Amino acid sequence: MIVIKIGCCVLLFLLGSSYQANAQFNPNYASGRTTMVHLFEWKWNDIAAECENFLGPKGYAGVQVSPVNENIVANNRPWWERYQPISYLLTTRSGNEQQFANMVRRCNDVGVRIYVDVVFNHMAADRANARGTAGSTANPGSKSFPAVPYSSTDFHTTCTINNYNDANQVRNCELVGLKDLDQSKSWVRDRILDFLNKLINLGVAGFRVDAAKHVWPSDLKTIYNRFNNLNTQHGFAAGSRPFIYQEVVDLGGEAISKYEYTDLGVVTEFLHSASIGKVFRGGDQLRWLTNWGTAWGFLPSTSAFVFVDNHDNQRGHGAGGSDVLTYKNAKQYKMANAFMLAYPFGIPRVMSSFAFDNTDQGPPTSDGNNIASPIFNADNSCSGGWVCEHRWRQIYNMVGFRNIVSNTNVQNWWDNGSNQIAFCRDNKGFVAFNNDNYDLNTSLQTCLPAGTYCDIISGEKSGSTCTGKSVVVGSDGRANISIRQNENDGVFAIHVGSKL
Ligand SMILES: *[C@@H]1O[C@H](CO)[C@@H](O)[C@H](O)[C@H]1NC(C)=O
Ligand SMILES: *[C@@H]1O[C@H](CO)[C@@H](O)[C@H](O)[C@H]1NC(C)=O
Ligand SMILES: CC(=O)N[C@H]1CO[C@H](CO)[C@@H](O)[C@@H]1O
Repeated sequence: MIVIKIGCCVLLFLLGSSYQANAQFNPNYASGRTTMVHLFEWKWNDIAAECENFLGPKGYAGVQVSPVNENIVANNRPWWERYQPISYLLTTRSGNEQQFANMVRRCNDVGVRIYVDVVFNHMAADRANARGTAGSTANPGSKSFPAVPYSSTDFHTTCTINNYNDANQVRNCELVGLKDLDQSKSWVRDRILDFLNKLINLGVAGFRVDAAKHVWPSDLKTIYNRFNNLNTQHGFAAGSRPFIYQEVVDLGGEAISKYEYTDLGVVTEFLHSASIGKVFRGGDQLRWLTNWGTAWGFLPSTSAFVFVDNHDNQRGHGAGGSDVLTYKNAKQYKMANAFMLAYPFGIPRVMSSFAFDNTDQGPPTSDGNNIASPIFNADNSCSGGWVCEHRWRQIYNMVGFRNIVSNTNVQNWWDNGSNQIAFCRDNKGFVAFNNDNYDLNTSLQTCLPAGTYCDIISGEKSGSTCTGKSVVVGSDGRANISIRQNENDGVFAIHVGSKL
């Protein structure tokens, strides 16, 4: 009797835990959506409006928001101050708790999910008279953060990370002086879980786990397993688990491997960022992209969180170095994003930046402290210091392309033996790229039904006309595709939704 009972309960426990682990890989996107955008340093009220006015209508699936909890106020307000927590009060330069809750509600109402960049590897680094964005004070030098509260016993002993071949050092010592929390302590876990479960209850769909590489996977597992289910009052199915994507920088050659984290959730694939940048900068030929994926050393597609650049490596922090493409190389950047979005690999994130000249520079402000709102131009682009890559037609129309071709395969790969490539996504979409210094002008198989299609890169369909290039697809599916070397964009894309 007792033996049978134990057998039954062990079995149930195993089923339960494997269900949870699988669920953490699901972004919980609204049906038909595929791609999130990182609105780096945007204010909550502006994100709420952007969900309603632009992201929802254009088919974006979600927004990664900057850290939501109180951070240190640093001189000249650099962007990185938000990665120096001082408490878990939900007040930052992006807004307060009520504004955050309102944003999550409004975005969920239009089918756009919210993902929070959460920082719980560490607290703020040492500084005199530390003060936070919610008015809290702290003494990081003595590891005293009374607004949580944390005291010195909640942290690892002080040491510095200077050897990335030593996993103990990477996980137990201080990353650039940031006071390193000990997540094996129940007090610390409970404070982190109070914070993250509060966000889940407010309706967020998941988390980017900052600096996950610097936290022991076993501690992360314990924390993740205690997450609440997503809030059904925000449209999530009962039993939905928070999506987890973990920042693990692994370009190879270090003690800590990205594969140590793939059982826990999705993992940032920095090799994708470095490799796609190298290809479209001309360091590798486009024809090699035919086996884009694990053959390039990437994680399996369902584990790989992919991006062209992120808020760190676009300014030389983190991994990828000079290979990383940013808005500053607009033509190649748009081509790299178009390829990421056209090719069925990974879970993609579009970056949306503010313009910067130096690597510490924070977001645009009205007065040196308060973040300024973006200004929107008639052509959808932004000004006022905001780049808004997500509002570039070449990028948002490719998000639409990815939505339309989801669950199809790559067919009819063509290349010219160097830097001109094209492929179909079954019978739903066709895309071509020209990164050679001569024209592409040839007949290609588009796999699409006969008709006239609008190129969604040079323009789009507007009523019964194309605002940019158009192409006639013959009854055999072939079309004469042209991308001249001196065009503004090196991409041509059509899909079943861009047919006249
Ligand atoms: C493309 O090639 C055809 C001949 O095959 C030519 O008639 C046409 O002018 C070319 N177009 C461009 C844009 O070079
Ligand atoms: C492609 O161009 C060739 C040569 O100009 C032409 O004969 C053919 O009809 C064109 N195909 C389509 C589908 O327009
Ligand atoms: C093999 C192949 O298709 N090569 C092509 C490379 O690109 C030029 C210009 O588009 C074509 O003329 C070649 O036929």
